[in-house]
Amino acid sequence: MPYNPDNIFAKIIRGEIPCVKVYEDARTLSFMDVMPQADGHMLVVPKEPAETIFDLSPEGMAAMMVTTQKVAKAVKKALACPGIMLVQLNGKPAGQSVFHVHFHIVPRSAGVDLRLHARSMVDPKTLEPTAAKIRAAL
Ligand code: DGP
Repeated sequence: MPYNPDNIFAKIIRGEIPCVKVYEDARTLSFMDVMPQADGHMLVVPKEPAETIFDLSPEGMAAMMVTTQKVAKAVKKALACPGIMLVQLNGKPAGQSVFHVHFHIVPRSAGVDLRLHARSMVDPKTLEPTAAKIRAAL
């Protein structure tokens, strides 16, 4: 499928719609997931237009991984969470719902179940206090 430049993450990267941003560099952007499966659920996107890992350049992939590690470390430190789950979905049959490649960073703690994937949108304002803690831990 050809890349659709009107997908929601492309619009966020271009600054056309808002996000609760935590980190940005020349190649990547990281922001809070607005349908969090756990408190502190983050997304990392490469700025390169690519639908899945199969469409992404090796340089884009490397940049996405480096940022994912950096932000995951900050999430772990800021929220003192014992576990961090990384999730990355390629294609609708795998559950991908936004067609710009991305990693999910999901804090996990024993006995805390995940909320359903991409189901309930929260008010972005409620994400800001957690985002501030993660920014401070970068
Ligand atoms: P996936 O199904 O792997 O493509 O995950 C897409 C994620 O993106 C899902 O957890 C919900 C989240 N999401 C969808 N729309 C928006 C949005 O407009 N802003 C933000 N921050 N996250 C979004």
